Amino acid sequence: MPRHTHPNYVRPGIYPDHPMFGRYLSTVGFPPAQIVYNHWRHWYQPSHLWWTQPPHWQHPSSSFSTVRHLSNRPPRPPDPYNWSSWGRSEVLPHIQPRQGVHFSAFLMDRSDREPPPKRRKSADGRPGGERSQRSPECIPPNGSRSPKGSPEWLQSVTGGTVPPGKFPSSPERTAARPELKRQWEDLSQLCNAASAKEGKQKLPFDFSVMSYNILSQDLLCDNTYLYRHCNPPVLDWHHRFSNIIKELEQHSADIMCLQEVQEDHYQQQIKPSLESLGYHCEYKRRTGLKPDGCAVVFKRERFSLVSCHPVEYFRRGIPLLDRDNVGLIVLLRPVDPHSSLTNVCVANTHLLYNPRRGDIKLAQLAMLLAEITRVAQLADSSVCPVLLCGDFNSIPWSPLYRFIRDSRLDYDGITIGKVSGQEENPRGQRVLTVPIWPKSLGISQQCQYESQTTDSDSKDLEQTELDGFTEPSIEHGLKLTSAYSHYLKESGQSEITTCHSRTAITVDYIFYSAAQGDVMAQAECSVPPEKGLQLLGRLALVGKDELNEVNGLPNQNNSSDHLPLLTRFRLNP
Ligand code: KL2
Repeated sequence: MPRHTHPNYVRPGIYPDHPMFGRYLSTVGFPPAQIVYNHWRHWYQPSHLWWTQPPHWQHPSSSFSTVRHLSNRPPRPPDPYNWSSWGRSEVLPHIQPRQGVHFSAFLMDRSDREPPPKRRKSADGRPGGERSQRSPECIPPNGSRSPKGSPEWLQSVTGGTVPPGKFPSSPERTAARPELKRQWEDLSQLCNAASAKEGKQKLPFDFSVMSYNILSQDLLCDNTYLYRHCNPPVLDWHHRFSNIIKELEQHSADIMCLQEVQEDHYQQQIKPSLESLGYHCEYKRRTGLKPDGCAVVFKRERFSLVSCHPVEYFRRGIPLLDRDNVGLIVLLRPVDPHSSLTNVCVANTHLLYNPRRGDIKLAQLAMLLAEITRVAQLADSSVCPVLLCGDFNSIPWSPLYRFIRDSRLDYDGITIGKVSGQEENPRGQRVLTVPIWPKSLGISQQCQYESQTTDSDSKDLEQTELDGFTEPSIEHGLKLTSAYSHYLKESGQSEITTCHSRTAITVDYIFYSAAQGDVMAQAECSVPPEKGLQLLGRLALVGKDELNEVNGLPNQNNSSDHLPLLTRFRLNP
């Protein structure tokens, strides 16, 4: 089976500055829920969802340190779920004396952890609204202090007073809030009509696809200020894992693209569980130190693996590509007795978060598109149907989104903070440079690999212009449609795919090559390709109101800060 065959593929860990540490803990010996509660009780406030607070509201003890440790680990907030570090030290990580340097603007920009500007200074002028190192809230895990009375959140969650000293020992023991309801939207009528008309003899191949950012525990612990609204026990990995795996089993998608899959959890729990459910699993961890990555898994009875292609966006020597995000592409053959079906190319990615660095996001996307174009290419130089899933950290109709859907972006005058639509502060933003990514990356402005034989030294100015490197526009050769419309059918409200205490937006997508007659392509794609997919249905998303009713995300039943996207497609023979 061919793997990692492309010359641009670099095995992880070969850069001295990107060691692949097998870090993080195994989840053994975690403290009882009461200890967790003691630790979190001052911090947890129900209704700390972004839409219930005035725009610049900030809980006095909400922000965690933006101090960077002198070690090469990124800074960590108080971390009640890092059980193993408790076990070792018996002291909470954040009450140990800290030595560190403050983030400079440079470090902030290099990092994928970009605190919004308002978090950088607290009222007392300390950076990052940093939490007092020795605050009375730092209760040791042995629970030596007992809480005074019952906290606000218990009353609001249980609807009654809880006797002092009694706490819900597990999320199951808190009174249930309503569950999020998601309807299946059946779009198959339109597709059936199209297929029937053609009078096809061979049966079509229907399959389902999920895209889901499952929220890595490591990132949850790094960004705890985003989860202040959560009842602490729902953030426990054991609780989250059990919910997530149940959810995956219930939906039973034939192909799943998962993001923020933490490597140790993948190896020890997620992969074995999914394998026992009949899935083949592929995984690509990020480069660098963060321990999460992307997984693509598919049912062995429905597909077989033709090839697998991890994509690292980190390129040494190219300053624009100094981030550790990754993508993972698989080429799948449908299990079909007539073997009359084309392969399907499935790509999964989690693009850079940093709302200001749209230039990096576009370059990462270009690298993924170049690899997809290569992998999906057929003998007649057309491409097989493509599914492009993931967390793009970009909102609908943003320039990055439009680039994917329109196959072209004219970016003259667009500032880097506007690319993903996430950054509201236009101050200090520079305009996208022409070209966005340097020629030395080896990817053309059409998002294809440049011929390896080109001798760049002998190229003259005229040739460079022909290559498009002086024009403020980029293109790609895939015709991609979004499976979701980004508005709710009933209310017209925006669909939400991710939500926590700071935001509620769409950043997750399932894009696909739409076939002629496809329901979404009718509206969006003027000349749909022949080899494509028809969208049969999707699990409807929800709006802010519905999420507010379940206390946002994560909650007792929905264990990530994203919702899974779930779609069903038809591949015609
Ligand atoms: O938006 V995300 O969450 O797709 O759900 O992708 C990133 C963010 C993920 C990987 O970097 O971690 C989250 N503020 C908010 N979220 C952050 C921050 C931050 N400063 N840093 C990382 N993430």
